[in-house]
Amino acid sequence: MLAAGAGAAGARSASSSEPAAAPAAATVGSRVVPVPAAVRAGGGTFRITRGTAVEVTRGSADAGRVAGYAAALLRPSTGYPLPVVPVPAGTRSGAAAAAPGAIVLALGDTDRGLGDEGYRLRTTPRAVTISARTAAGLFHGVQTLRQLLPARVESRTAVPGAAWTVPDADIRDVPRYAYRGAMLDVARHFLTVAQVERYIDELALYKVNTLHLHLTDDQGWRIAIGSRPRLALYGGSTGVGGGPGGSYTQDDYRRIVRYAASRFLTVVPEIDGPSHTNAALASYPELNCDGTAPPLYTGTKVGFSSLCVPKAETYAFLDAVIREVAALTPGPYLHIGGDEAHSTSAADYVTYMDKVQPIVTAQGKTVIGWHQLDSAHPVPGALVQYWGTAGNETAVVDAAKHGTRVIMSPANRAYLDMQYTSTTPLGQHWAGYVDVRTSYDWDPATFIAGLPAGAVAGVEAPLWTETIRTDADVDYMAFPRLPGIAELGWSPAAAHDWNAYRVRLAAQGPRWQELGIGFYRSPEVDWAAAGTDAP
Ligand code: NGO
Repeated sequence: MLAAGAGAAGARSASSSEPAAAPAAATVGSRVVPVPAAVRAGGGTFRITRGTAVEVTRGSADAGRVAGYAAALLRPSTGYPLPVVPVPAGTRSGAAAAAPGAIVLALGDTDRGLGDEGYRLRTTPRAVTISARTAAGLFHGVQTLRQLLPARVESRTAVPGAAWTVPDADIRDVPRYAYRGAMLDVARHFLTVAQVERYIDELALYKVNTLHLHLTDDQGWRIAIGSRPRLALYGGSTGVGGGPGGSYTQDDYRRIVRYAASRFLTVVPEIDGPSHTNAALASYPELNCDGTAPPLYTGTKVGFSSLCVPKAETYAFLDAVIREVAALTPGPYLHIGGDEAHSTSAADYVTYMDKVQPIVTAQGKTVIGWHQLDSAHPVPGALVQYWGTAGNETAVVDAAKHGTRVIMSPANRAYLDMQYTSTTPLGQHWAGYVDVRTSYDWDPATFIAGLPAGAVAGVEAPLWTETIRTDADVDYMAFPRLPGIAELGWSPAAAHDWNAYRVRLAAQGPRWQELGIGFYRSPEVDWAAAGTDAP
């Protein structure tokens, strides 16, 4: 069938923005992250012009929104009107297009193998056609189209005289894993709705489909709970270093969820416990075994706090919180934390996990916990998030043999808060220094020795924010590592190739410049080859 897109990274000359007559696979393979599952020659190159319309299958509001999104993305830089034109289902691709051609977003692809998120992208001189079985598939196809266009397409102002050419290609692309996540720790330093939305847009470009929000920790409680108002009002009133903190109203949280959904991301809220709970313990004295509230905490130690496991109040509290958070969350998951319970006895830890999981499932949600949950009794269907470094944790393997699947976030690979090198001005290095190759060059399926095949649900790149406050901080730590984790989640294992990846990654540099993403110019990547010179 189609040739694997992997390894097809044809070298591009440094200055030309237009590929020479390179084979389709090589052209696409030198540009797109995550690398598509399969690429072959299409029917010729396509060019967006003043007459281009965005045609979309009539009758699907979701597909219509993707078309609106695509047009809005392409209008500022091209300066073209790009009207959205609904067309009847089954219209032959591009046939109804007004001359000289169209961007066609077609639902109803008959290829069942495309599943919930896959898409096909084909070019001819008359049209570029993205087809899929779902709006999510169309949306992912639009991200590929974006990356096939010159980087200047990301400009928010018109770029006169640019040639908006889509290289010849026929791409069939499906994800390797259904769960492709990124986590923001909004507890250590609060991040505003606008900051979270900005990150969501960055994630969408790399086909990430899950945003895990670490909403509670020792230093701050970041979501308003109607029945426990002091959690946000008092528990959210500071953060690491003693700043003013902050929290989301329930409407703020709904806004984030809606914005994420508009980019086809599912939000996973985390209510961490029994440790990482000082902000809650400080807000409500009855959650402490001695009935005394500790002061708010603004340092960065971990593992010192614990909800009082024997007390009934603890579970009334969890029930109230989880009930409200679940009701606000349309996605299937609720994360219960469970990491670093160093101040909770092993027996109490198991008791806590035994009690909190049914509270989550009673709300119709699937439990996710950090992988320490495997030392308790994960309920059927629960997922654990692996954040170890060694890959030799037998409890994770044993639980997986009994059906507990794993989200892979090994800290020495996937943690975006690890310093790149000893001189990186932000971040930590408890799991080591993690430069771009280390971050990319591993296999989620084999990292944990002995894990049964099929046990891995996907990958996630967590960004902890002990040292991170601003958009610039977020961007510097996430880029260029985030796209690598996204590729591990999306692209087939057979496509994994550092030498090919670093060429495609370099091609992202000019795009990030246009988008205002200040990234770390790792010396492991030849940025200059893609025209990204140091500023
Ligand atoms: C650990 C810890 C977090 C820290 C993070 C910093 C997990 C799951 N618990 O990861 O509290 O913020 O490291 O890298």
